[in-house]
Amino acid sequence: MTPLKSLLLSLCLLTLLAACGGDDPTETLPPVTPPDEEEPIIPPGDDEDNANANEADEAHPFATDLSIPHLDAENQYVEHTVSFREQEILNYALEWVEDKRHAAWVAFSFDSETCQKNVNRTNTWMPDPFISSSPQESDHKSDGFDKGHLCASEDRVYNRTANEQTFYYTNISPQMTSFNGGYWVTFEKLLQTWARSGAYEHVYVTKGGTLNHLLTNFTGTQKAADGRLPQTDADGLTNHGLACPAYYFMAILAKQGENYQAIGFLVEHRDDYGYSNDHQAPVELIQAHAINIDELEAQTGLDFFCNLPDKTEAQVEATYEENAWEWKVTE
Ligand SMILES: [Ca+2]
Ligand SMILES: [Ca+2]
Repeated sequence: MTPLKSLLLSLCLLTLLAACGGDDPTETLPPVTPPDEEEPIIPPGDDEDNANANEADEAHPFATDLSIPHLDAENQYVEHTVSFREQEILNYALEWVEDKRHAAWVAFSFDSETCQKNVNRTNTWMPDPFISSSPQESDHKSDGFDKGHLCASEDRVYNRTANEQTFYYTNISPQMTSFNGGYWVTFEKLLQTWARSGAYEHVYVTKGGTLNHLLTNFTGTQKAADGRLPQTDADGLTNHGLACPAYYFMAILAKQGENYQAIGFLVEHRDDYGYSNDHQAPVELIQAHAINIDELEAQTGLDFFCNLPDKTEAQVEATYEENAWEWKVTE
């Protein structure tokens, strides 16, 4: 065969093959990858990917604790620790927002030791020694509000110092009396019941009031113990310039073995729910305030449980299982 004929024959064959290819791509298109490599490849360690985790440093060794939301560099981050059973442990942490004179959130957790009830409420209010702009007693005088704990006194009764630290004014929010003692208290008791039930080895909590939604130009309907009606100005501040949240929230993450479950609560700050210290809201009312963490993040602008590996975080935050929790208060 002459070189020219050979070339023509090759061209014909190629044309034929190309024509056939339109009918049966498998004959002409070589497999790009062997079949066993067509599955998505999961590189080792992918389950541990954690793009939004905090970084701990010497001054803030607990920043990677699961209770701590993604830190905001604009705020002052403080870890209150205590020495317990010869170990320095995180009692609770908070982020202080200077111009609102209110914490963005407080975070803490319960394990088999920190869930214990060993001491009584100490009741000694004091400025936060870590925060120079901490409010004082005078900032809460005659404003028509209770001094509402964020991390509740009853959350930290495993140790005397731990309880004393909950009385720092940075852990306090101006709360309407009937809300504090009649409504929010049931949420706090439910959390404490879960934390002390023995059902979970660890319960992580972030709690606070919404600083992105303040109660503005508000006058309440019921007087506080100081004889005044609660009031806020157009900026959502009390008469002493403390921010007054329009909602309070809890983000709860429970761990048992390798299993995590999470749930959020967002509760409007009102004084007309019809409950009081002597007539506290029944637990049945609480379920209506339950939401998933994704929704709570959208409402608060915070990123909870950022220190979880991203895959686990996405899973636990997307939904909450009402039946996975026991709706009973024993605290
Ligand atoms: Ca998150
Ligand atoms: Ca994460």
